[in-house]
Amino acid sequence: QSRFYHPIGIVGAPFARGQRKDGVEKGPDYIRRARLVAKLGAQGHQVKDYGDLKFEDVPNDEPLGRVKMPKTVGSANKQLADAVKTVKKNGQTCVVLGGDHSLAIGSIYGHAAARPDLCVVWVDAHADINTPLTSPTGNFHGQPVSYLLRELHSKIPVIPGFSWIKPCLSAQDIVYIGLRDLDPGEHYIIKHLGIKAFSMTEVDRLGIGRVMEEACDHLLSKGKRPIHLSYDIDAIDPSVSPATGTPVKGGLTYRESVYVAEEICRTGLLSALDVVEVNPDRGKTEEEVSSTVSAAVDVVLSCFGQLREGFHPSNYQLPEP
Ligand code: B3U
Ligand code: MN
Ligand code: MN
Repeated sequence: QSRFYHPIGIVGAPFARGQRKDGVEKGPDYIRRARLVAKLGAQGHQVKDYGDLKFEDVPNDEPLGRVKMPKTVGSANKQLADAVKTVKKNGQTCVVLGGDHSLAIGSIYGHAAARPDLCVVWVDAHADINTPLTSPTGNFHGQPVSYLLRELHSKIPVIPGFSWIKPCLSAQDIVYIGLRDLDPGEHYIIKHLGIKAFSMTEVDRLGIGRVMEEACDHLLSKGKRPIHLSYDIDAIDPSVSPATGTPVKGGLTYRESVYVAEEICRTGLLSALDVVEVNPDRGKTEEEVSSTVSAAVDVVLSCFGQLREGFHPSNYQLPEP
């Protein structure tokens, strides 16, 4: 049994309406077919797979200004929030397989309903903190953080399907890692609210070792608390994970991406994990798809104790000749 034993609950969230590219709803299927559940089991974890949530388009879902399908996004996230809350009430570390990153609204909201003291590590090329009014695209996957932050509450208009969402996070409860593509409104919000952000420039300047040390210090200096890791696969360089909706060059190396997960694991505080934006239809070749899916699987396995240095059980006996 691994040093970092967790009961784990897996929730598939095949949702794609938070952005415009088909295929991201296939993420859970591809990640499962890469034998994620069996591999976590082999690491000594007790895993319950809750299966996939069934999402439906809400009829008469008129756009609100630039934001597309608000009722459908609101309703899917409500479903996910309830599912994540159930997993947490069952005492399991929750793993949400997306789907697009708008799902973080429900995932974090549901997690916070069970663990109000949680903090968030957001690994992404993008900050996903546009308000509906700063969003240049209207896509919800570029906005989830704005609905969760208390400090932005007054900047969020009334949106059909979103009335159940109340902010559950403060600006000092979240850190970003891997940023390299921000809109002006997002940059303003991060600077204005003093949100801790390690862009790729900080990764270059400090190295990923110091980035993780400072990120964990920032969130945990006042004491241990549950960590919600929201991992957008586009944080990783497109040479490793090209099969995603909005790849941005200059991302985390494979090694850095795994190191982030290893360090979160090492805190012993991982309480929920989202792995989002794996879009098998965006891979140009089979190899691009499998490389992306395998990076996603390795991130999850590293979050749950897989170590590059290797491992042996405590009762290991060296064979005698
Ligand atoms: N910031 C842009 C682009 C974007 C955000 N997240 C992704 N792309 N994946 C937006 O749409 O808000
Ligand atoms: Mn994202
Ligand atoms: Mn992203």
